[in-house]
Amino acid sequence: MSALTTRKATMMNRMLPLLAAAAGSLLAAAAQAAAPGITGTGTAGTFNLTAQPAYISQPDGAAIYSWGYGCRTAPSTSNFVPASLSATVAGNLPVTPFCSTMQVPGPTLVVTEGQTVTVQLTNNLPTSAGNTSILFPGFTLTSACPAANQGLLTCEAAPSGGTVTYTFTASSPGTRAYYSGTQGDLQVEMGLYGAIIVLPSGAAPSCPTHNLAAGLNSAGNALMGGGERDYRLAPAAYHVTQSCYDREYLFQFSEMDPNIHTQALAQVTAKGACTAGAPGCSLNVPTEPYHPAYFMINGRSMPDDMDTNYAAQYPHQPYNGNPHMHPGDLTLLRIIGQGRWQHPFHEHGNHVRVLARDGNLIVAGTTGTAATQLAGPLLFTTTTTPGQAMDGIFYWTGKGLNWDAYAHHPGSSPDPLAHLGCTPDTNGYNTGNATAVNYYEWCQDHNKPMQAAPFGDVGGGGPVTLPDPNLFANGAWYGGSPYLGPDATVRFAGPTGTTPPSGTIANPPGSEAGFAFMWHSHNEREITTNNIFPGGMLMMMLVDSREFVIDEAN
Ligand SMILES: [Cu+2]
Repeated sequence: MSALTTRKATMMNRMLPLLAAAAGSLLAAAAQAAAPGITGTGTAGTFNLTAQPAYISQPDGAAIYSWGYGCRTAPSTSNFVPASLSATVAGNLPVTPFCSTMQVPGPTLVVTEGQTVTVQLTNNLPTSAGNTSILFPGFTLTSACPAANQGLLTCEAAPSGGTVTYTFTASSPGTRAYYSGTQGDLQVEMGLYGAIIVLPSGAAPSCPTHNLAAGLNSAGNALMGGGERDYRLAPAAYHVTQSCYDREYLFQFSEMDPNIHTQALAQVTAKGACTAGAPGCSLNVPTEPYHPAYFMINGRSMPDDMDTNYAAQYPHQPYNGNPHMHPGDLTLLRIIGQGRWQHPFHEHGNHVRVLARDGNLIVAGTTGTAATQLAGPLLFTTTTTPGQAMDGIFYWTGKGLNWDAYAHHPGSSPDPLAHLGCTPDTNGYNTGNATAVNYYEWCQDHNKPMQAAPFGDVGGGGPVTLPDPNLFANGAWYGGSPYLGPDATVRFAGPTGTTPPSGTIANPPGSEAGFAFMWHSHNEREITTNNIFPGGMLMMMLVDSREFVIDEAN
């Protein structure tokens, strides 16, 4: 939680029931996330994109006229995993890629380091919108540009179906933005932006055994309910072991001033089918003063961002924002600022260790061990900067809660999980058995009941601090218990003989019963939708017990 004002805490307290009410059944939907995208066709990694208009939707019911990149031809891959990954991993991903002819953000381009990438862009924007283009910051174009297509910043596609081709080598791994290099104040605002993810080539560094494919995902693991699918694009984000991860999510932040979109639509409509280049066949849409009313993550505002990837109700906003993880999972966050403003995004539950910015791994030095020592900051808010991308690692373990989140108690009879024990590693976590339900438990809190001394003092074992409603939201995903897991009620047996409630109406203990954390912009105005609270840049992160199988399939 932040060190912000009491006012904020009060605001959040008010917000929680609102949040649950606003989201309703949406919150109870199954978890879907990961970082879906498309791969190019052929060894050249060709992407055939178009830029064109469509309407995107907002939770206040508004349909906003926008421009976006999309697929001119359907992607040929049957899932969003590159063919370079093993068939075993790829076979775990039955996700059929959906790529509209227009989407916001544009399709996430997934390529491999060293690959030659060819992007063909066709301009299907209204003729009066003029040229358009794509910038690929961080990469050096090798493609030639006809003199007639040269724009201020890059090669531009003429209106009425003009096409340009960009070729570059995906020179280094990481997450980067792409966006229009033509009249950016208008075209990026209208939605012409997206992400490119470059996966490291060659052998992956030796990753810890708790990486899903190596350990927890193995068949026959009863605690995992038969295994959990692997939704990573790669085992590691970069070539160093510290970039190994278990899950990944891509979040693109942007804001939108609907007045600009309304004005663009009015002028496009008034110009009609004018002739490109003819006098008057152009737009003059003021982009200042700038008063954004929508604050979006992956093109959606809360609660829409918590619906599934590719949900049918958002044909032009396919990507969601809804991270789920188990305690101890190393979660790779790929974060891009795609708007005009900075957004102080706060990941509740822990800080984020930044690995890289714009695909540049931040290490202590260039030679020897320093070349693999992470030197990125540990961030409380991963503040997005327009145009900048960052990769970071987040994890949650429950350290610091001051009670046993797994409800072990030596006095329980029977205590079905007492045999699990907690053997601290050098960092104090229980990491000896990757299949244990309390894998990565913070051992100092092992067996520490919530109610050892309900009326005592802290030194005497109680009372403990109950879950802060600002942290453990009372949403439909919250198990209703301070203990993790669908069977938390069974596990718990405190000295007072009482059993804390477990399960909510929307979420019986037999289903998902995790700890819900709010991930949101720390600019309060940005967690509104058109000035209505809650909304905007807000999502829920779920920590699920390892008994619960997180399935990010669509
Ligand atoms: Cu916060």
